[in-house]
Amino acid sequence: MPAASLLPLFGSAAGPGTLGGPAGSGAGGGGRKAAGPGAFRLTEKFVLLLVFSAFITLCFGAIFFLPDSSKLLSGVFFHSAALQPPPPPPGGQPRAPPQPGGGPAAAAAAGGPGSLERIRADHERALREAKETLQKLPEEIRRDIRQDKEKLLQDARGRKEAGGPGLPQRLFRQPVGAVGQEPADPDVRQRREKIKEMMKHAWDNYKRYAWGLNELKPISKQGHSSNLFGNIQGATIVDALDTLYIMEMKEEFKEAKEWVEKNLDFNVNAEISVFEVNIRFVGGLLSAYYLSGEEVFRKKAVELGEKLLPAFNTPTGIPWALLNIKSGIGRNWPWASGGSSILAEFGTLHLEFVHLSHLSGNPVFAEKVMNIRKVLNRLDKPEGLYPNYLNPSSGQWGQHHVSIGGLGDSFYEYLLKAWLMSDKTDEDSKKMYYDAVQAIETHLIRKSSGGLTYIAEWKGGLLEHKMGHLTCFAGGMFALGADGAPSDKTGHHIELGAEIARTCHESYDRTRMKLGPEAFRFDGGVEAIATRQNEKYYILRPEVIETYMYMWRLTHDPKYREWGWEAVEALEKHCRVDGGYSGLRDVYNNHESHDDVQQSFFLSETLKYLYLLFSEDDLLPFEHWVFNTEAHPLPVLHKDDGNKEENQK
Ligand code: DMJ
Repeated sequence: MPAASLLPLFGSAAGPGTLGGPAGSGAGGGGRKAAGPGAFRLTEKFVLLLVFSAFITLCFGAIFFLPDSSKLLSGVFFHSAALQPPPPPPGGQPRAPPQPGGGPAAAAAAGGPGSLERIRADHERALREAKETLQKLPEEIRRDIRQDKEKLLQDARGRKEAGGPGLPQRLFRQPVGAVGQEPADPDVRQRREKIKEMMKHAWDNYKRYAWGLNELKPISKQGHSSNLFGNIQGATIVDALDTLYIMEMKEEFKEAKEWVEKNLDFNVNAEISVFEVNIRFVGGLLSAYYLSGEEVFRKKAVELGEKLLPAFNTPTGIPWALLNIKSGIGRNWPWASGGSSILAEFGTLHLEFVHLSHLSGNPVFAEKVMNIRKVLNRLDKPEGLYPNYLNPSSGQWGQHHVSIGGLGDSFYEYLLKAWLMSDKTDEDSKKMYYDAVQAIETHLIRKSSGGLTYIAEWKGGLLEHKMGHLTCFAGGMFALGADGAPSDKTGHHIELGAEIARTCHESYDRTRMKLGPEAFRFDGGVEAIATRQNEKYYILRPEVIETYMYMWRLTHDPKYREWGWEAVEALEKHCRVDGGYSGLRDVYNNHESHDDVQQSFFLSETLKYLYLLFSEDDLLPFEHWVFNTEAHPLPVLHKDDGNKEENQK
């Protein structure tokens, strides 16, 4: 019964004189019209009053006590209450801008079509759910809450991955030279095809026996885990992405990308090497993004970069070597000179971190690596040299050991490449690089009596006449840096590169297997030969081939391609096994003793540099790309592309 039709009765019941005027003058019921209020008996009035108050109670009860009445109230009575925007439509399409006063509650208030039905249906559903919940055991209720929470977290993560909050939109433009022409010379073409086939053999076996794990054990045909990555998985996949791309192995690239999308997970409780994770994972993801434009790689690179940031929480900002990426707690290698950080580790973050700032719009990454440079510039250098150890708390050098191989190597490489990657605007890194090379030439570079140029190690002023396989990268570095040297020194730097390339080739040629040892010496009557048993191994390292590739590009002297091909033949003869490629324990031995590890850098570096050695110069040209120390190509930030600011951070 509509409430309005009861009002005259209520008015009449109030008694004479309360409202005044003739009662029952409106529409009403027949016989009652003639009768005045006085015509009701007291009991009738009482019954009517009871009915009316019961009705009022019912109406208010419905409003206040039905489930979710607060929503109803805010919708119906409080039109100005803030409205939640509707959830995003499935598929992550951009949401339409909110309409003023839009949303279901406002529609109900406005009496929009079906609004009352919707409210009723909502209430019924809420009642049903409440009843169901009451029937559940506390255990089940707890489980439901847990599942709801997880779903919310997953949705939030999904939104982030789908380009939700987090990263700015970015228009992808593929840098010049991500793909190149076929080599014109058929012999070169054939050799390049062979190298691609080697990549396929390494990849297929990794896929068959160790898919998703870090590396492959090609003899025992199972996965191999290195503690450098904690329990982050998939090192070979991430390291190989760009090689697959440039070799146009499209199917393999696609399956690698899918693995990254679904499985690459940094939310793990893992203590990792900041350096290794940066050069292989961050570097690999950045290159994969710049080559393919696939957003997932940019997102993962930035996500991982953020995980590495707590490593810089030291008194000087010189990062720890090791970091637990869950707790954010860092520390240094226990063997490293009184708790020092290592030059080649903290000095090999610059290229990747500048690109992380470039791709995320967040300057924090570039700021961290620029601070490293500031700390280094404030320090006195013994004889202009950089010792390998620096204490992150005191900001003082540790033991005075200088090396262009292990512990020091890629620090020098990144000084030169920071300048090149900045489109030659980063004058600070340029100066640091050429000053360092000057000191290296004066104090470390020597010529053997047999005429081989080598780079010795320096220990507190004394030279150790030993050169590591790792040091062989320096041939390529000197040649690459020739262009920026003072004009009277250009030829000299190319020549220096050529001499180091020759020495390193000798270190290969003087072994039985034609692959180089881990370290070779120039003392005790030997030249370019390993004399200690623990220096005779070869673990599929790239540095010698890397130098051949730079020397070929910069001189086009055919001997570099010949030397590269010798290495291919040796790899095929001694390292190739049914299950992939393995390192060797002793390159001077007659028989192979395999170490049973297919290093991820074999796919990212050794095979990539070989492929580039037999490609035309238009594939990843040096004017547009620099290679990080794991051979992951990163584009030069050209100043006329609006990157000026990035280069000057
Ligand atoms: C790679 O991980 C990198 O080249 C690093 O700079 C040094 N060592 C290995 C390859 O030998």
